[in-house]
Amino acid sequence: MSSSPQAADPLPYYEQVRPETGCLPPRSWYARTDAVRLALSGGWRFRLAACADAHDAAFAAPDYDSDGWDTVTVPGHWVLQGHGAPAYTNTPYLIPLDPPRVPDENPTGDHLHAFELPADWPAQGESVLRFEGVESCARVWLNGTELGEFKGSRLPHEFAVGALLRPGRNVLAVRVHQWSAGTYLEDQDQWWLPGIFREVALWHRPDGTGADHFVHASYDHLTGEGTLRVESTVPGRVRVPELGVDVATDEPVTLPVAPWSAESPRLYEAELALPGERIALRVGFRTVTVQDGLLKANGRRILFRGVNRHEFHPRTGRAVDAETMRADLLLMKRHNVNAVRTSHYPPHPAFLELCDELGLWVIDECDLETHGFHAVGWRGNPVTEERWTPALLDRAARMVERDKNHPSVIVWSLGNECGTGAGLTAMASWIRERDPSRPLHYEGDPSCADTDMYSRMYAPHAEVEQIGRGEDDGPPRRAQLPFILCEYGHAMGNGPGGLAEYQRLFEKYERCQGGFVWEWIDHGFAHERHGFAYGGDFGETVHDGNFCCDGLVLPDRTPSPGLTDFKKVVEPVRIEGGDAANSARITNRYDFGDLSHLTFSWSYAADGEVLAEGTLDVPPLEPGESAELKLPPAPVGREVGEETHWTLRATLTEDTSWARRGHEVAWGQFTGTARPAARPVSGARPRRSDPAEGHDSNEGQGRQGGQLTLGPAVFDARTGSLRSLGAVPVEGLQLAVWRAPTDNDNGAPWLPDTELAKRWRALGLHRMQHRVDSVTVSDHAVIVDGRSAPAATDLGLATQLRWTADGDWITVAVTVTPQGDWKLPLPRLGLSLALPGGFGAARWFGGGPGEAYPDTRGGVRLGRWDSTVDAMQTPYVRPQENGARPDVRWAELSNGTRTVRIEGEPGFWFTARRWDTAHLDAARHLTDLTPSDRVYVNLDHGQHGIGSASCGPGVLPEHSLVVGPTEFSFTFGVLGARGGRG
Ligand code: IPT
Repeated sequence: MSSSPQAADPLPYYEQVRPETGCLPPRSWYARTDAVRLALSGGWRFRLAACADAHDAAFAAPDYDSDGWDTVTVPGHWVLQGHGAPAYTNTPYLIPLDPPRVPDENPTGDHLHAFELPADWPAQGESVLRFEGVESCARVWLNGTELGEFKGSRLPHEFAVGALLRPGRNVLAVRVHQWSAGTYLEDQDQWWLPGIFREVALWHRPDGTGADHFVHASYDHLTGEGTLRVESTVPGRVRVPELGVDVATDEPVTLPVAPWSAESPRLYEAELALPGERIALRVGFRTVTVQDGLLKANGRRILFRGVNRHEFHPRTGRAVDAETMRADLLLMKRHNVNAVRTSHYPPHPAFLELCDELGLWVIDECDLETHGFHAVGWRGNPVTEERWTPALLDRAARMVERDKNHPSVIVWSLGNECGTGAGLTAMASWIRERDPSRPLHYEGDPSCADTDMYSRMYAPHAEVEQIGRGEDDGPPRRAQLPFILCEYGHAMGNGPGGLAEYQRLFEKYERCQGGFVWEWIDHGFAHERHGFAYGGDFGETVHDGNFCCDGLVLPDRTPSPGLTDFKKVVEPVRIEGGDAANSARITNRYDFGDLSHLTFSWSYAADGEVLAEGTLDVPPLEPGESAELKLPPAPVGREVGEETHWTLRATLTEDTSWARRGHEVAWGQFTGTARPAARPVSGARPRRSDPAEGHDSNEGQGRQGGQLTLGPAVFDARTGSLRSLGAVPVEGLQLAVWRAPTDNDNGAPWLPDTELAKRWRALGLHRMQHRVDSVTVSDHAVIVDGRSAPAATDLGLATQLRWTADGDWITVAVTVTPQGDWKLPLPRLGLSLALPGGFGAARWFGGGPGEAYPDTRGGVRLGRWDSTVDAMQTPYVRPQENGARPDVRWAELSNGTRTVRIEGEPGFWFTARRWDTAHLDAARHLTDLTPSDRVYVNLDHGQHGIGSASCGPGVLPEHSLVVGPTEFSFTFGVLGARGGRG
């Protein structure tokens, strides 16, 4: 066959690079107006076809019989409503790279919605049908007449429909294709989720309303005055009653105002009165500049304590309701987050309104990513080909026009991970021309030719330091620009580690203006069998597993320990011990405000028990200032030799829009009296009970056959292994080094040298073998010498466990001597043991209440904590090492009748679970974790740090568990129900 009949045909609309036909020019979004609107959300008739051309447009006829069709909820994604399935990839496209063509197999959802036009719908004026977001391409008919089609999934599109509306019943038909030319521009790291996922509504546009308006509200920090000018395509009046402003549109007015900032998001209620419409505005006065190499708002350097936010809900995907948006922002504000990058597309427009109201700096990012072209050396990358430029400009315009009136939006971002190309430059020029008031961001071009800031993702600390010092050898333009990390701290699973060290760099180097943790939320779908599902759980052949579960909050928005750590790391008030005894140093780390809105209180604790508390007068302090304050004289403890701590807290004095009074903003803790040295332990003699002897050699013991008794402990006389403590059976006490690798231990296959867990496994650390060389019974001790080592290597750890007793207490002093040339750090190092399952209640004095690891420990404080073994687990979507509590002086596990108490010297990492490490390691989903009838306890002298190597730098040297000679000890005893020891 030589003829190729299709070749000459134009491509179908969904494969054309042109962004739309039939749409109105983009304009701003606003919520409050006296013009009427009709929401078209709700149940729509729906049918799915496997291919784009499976059926003609007959369904769009107003009298089409859709009786056999199913119903889906709009806004929504059909793949989450029983039709097809979601699919997750990070960078790979799910279609062949053959732009702008797409495969025949192209899931296509026909949507039908019949609605009643309200009887009082105004006859005069125009009406527009507005789509806030459809993925990825839609063709639209109203009452049988085609309106046009569009691409650009997370961008709004409008059609003028006045002439087509009928009184009474109207029928809207929308055909949505999962794949289109637009798909090539939307390769963000997220689930592929087709559908009409944001609202559809009919907006009345009265005669005498404008096509659009643009609010310009700047602030001059030198004069304290704001200038307001509202551009409008039709003249009208601008009124700000609170300021006594009543001016014509386009007429500037300058007057004293309070500025808007993320810290104090001062908004003025205003009104744009046009001949045909009154639009409520909320005006925030602020000026953003790049000056002296710094990004400034209202004349001051700002520091981003930011997160990357994808739109995600564990049941509805990117169809996120208003309550969820608000919940996200409240959680952020309460965790000291002050900035959001809308990775990697403009969010729902209502989200920005909430950012205006609650106070967040926003980098608004365009719906653009072509990352998957990386796989072919960027060949065919749309941003390099002129034919795509109109589509790119269309995307830039739809973002800027929609969002330009939000004070929270302070930076425009061209998109994410597109490499470089003239298309990006064209977007940048257009945006600069249209809105010179906001700087530009794009990370993908190291030359920074089109941007106003130097942005990197996942740069290691050392590189940030170098940039801070101005020692990076970039192009001259770049050296003049402020620096941000648009992504850092990859919060996948347990982690991210190393945030505190980044923060120190941001605080040290002016030019380093903070960053945005990757990312806010785990994209895990609620799933019957798996608990939460990730890539591959829907039968996808191409997928990226749990790389989508990399948020600071779990899919159900439960804060993970990473968020608690981040809150502490970025806290706007630093509270430390002062230079003099009984003093504290308080530093204001806000960008704008003083500390007068905070109440400071102190407490003083001995061995974690609070002895006294009070409030502290702290001067208001300007940003950057600090003061050393005298604390009250240390209250006298009950007993000499206890360790004591001061804890200082800064809480809100009044309710705010995002938290109630009393909400803790910052805290600090420091030592009063250091931990006393360990008590000497000695005295009791080991007692042997040998079957051959026929009776115990010590008084009061019966025949116990092959056992050794020392204080409360009974050992197997031959192996030296611990059998019981008092009446409590104990199993498997031995040296342990393995932890179920975290995502950050696993590292990233594409980053050389990050795959630590792979090397751990190759070395065999997950299957250590143990040997007992001797059990020596001396006068006062049972000494067990042995060796633990992985197979097939001569590396090993020689161990000595030296048991001594003192009354009802037994102490094991552990000595670990490495043998051979260890090149890898250990996952952890300590003892493991198992208790009967009833010992499920936990108390401890140490770090808490939550989990911590060496480089994620900001959020925990020293204290006495009560919990349960079940509650001590962090349910990371993919199970992995979790739940350790640091610096534990003592821990108790109780079954209600008896309490096993463990004291550590030095303090230890305490972990307790209902499954062992091997089971945790093998689990792929939370539902794979089945509780056993044991409580497995890890008492670790050391834990390797967490780092951020699942997509970025690994553990810093200071947090690495390097193998070396080590000594540590634990003391065990069994007490009554209430535990405790005098
Ligand atoms: C970076 C992406 O920008 C982001 O979308 C996300 O995929 C993140 O990684 C990892 O979760 S790109 C990365 C290859 C540096």
